[in-house]
Amino acid sequence: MIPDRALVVGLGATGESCTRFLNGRTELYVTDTRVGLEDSITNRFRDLELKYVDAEFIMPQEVATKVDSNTVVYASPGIPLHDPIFDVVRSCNSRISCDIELFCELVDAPLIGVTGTNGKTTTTHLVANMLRSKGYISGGNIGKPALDLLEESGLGYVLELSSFQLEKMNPPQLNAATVLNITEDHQDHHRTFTEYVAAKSRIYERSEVAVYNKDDPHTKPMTHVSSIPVNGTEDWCVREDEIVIASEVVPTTNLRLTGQQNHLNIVIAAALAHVCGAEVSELVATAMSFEGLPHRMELIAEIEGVRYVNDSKATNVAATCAALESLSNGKRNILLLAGGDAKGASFEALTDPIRHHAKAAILFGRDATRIAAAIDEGTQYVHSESLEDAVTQARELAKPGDVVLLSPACASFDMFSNYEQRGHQFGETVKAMQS
Ligand code: UMA
Repeated sequence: MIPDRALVVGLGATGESCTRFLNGRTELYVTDTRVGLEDSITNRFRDLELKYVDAEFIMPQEVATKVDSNTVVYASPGIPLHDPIFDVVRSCNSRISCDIELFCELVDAPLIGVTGTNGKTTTTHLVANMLRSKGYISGGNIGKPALDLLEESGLGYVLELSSFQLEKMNPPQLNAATVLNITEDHQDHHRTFTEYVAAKSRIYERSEVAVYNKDDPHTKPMTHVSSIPVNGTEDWCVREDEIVIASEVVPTTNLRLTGQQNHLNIVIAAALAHVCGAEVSELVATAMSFEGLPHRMELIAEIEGVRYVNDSKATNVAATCAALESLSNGKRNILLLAGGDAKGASFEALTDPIRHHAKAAILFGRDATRIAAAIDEGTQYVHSESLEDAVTQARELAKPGDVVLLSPACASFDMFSNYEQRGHQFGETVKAMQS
């Protein structure tokens, strides 16, 4: 519930959403660890200060003088818990929380939680579509901060939850939850893989039903909750050429989403929606009509027999491995465009998929040379100064039947504002070649 005193840390989408909601409702302080250090943040600090007049905007150095044991600190997801600002608030006995926790306390409606390293957003959209006729809406890490959902009065909510959010809250009370998959990611935020897995696992702790992938032990609940093990029962599974949703068999040729991982996401989404009352006919209809989301294995164009696919959302190695496997024709037909900020990850796991499926790799960005080191002698690679040049180089190497795939295995922040901007630039470059 709304505390007597609150501190919001961070001025991004989450920080503004918390400030908007709490402004005028409690004694409110707002700060950002980068104010005074980065011009863009200092300017935003001033803009928001003028907009939310009931809140006191403070420098991070002032935090210790403003918070106490009655203060709840609403931390933005991108700030790691080991940031020194949290040592200060801990020493003042303030409680660290986040917008998701407050949202869950305030709503009186069914809640579904979706987390995992890859496929969260696709799965969250699928679940919300399957439950649309029951008045469900979606938000959270998907891009719409949870507290903003309160303005829309859904009859139920599907929340995409990141490990950054889960680590900062008491385990949420959910009707159904899933951890889709867990592979190495965000090593710059979570100090160890164990810490990352533990943050994600919190989603199950107070959930009524857990839906998990029987084939991936990291996704299994550690607590004794009622569960649906996908691929552990005939009623919910993915087979070679078909998926099974509540015993209904759907051939994969009837699905628009391709790739084994996407088919698993569909079955998991269906199980979550079924727990919350969706009709089987709605599950199957949504599974068959869902076309996927931008920047995720998105076909941009086919030019002279070469397909150009935007998978800019692949910000980690596992996502790129899945993309290579799903677009391969078994004849090394992929020109892979990869690179950016690896967030401390190792590229070792890319070696085999590149060897088996890629004709060549075109590498760009901060960690290009580290990716090159993971490519063995049998595969050609070149470095590129920009994404536009990378597309041109790929076009020169491609033959009819090949796929030019932007699937960077890295975050975009060294060259772009975000993965959307990177995917957009890829799309525009490809479309310019068509005309
Ligand atoms: N900041 C600090 N100190 C730091 C880091 C950041 O003060 O050490 C400040 C920045 O100066 C900035 C603010 O915090 O003012 C940014 O906060 P944020 O990084 O938490 O970003 P938001 O804009 O609040 O967006 C967040 C999520 N971003 C992250 O988790 C990094 C968004 O997920 C989410 O959509 C949004 O909340 C609404 O819930 C994005 C994401 O990349 C899509 N998520 C990661 C992922 O999916 O892999 C986890």
